Amino acid sequence: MERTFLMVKPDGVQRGVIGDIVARFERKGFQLVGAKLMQVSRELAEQHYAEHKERPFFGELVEFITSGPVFAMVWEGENVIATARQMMGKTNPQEALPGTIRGDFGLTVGKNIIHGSDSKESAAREIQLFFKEEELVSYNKLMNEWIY
Ligand code: FUP
Repeated sequence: MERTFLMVKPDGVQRGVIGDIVARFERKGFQLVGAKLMQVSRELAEQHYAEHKERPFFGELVEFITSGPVFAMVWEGENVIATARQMMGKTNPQEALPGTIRGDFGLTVGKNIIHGSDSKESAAREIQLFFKEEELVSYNKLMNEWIY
């Protein structure tokens, strides 16, 4: 089953929308397999954003993602990588449609609430950067007399 890495950025944590964001992916039907509130180190931030190393905003990206706690998650489900990107909306919240996470909560491109992997390769890379194998839990939804 496909997996993706999603992260509520420091602005999303400060705004108090972790719960809303988690709820959207749960309601959609995806399965949470790992999650943690954490402080990103400078080293981890530079690895995570390595593809943007030469871009003029690289320094600001690293500063921002290390500026406060983030909520890192791994979600599982059919086509979860592309679907999560749709649910997030465009990178620039001013272009993101209402109903998407960035469209509903974001204001500027520098502070756009959430990160999501953009391909199978980046998902695999980012999951292993942020999570140890034992922090990810696979399970089947129970169907029995105490869940209905
Ligand atoms: P996304 O995959 O939608 O998160 O977007 P990118 O990988 O293109 O960009 C990563 C982050 O860089 C964005 F979340 C915001 C930041 N960024 C800027 O600050 N300025 C830009 O012009 C483009 C991206």
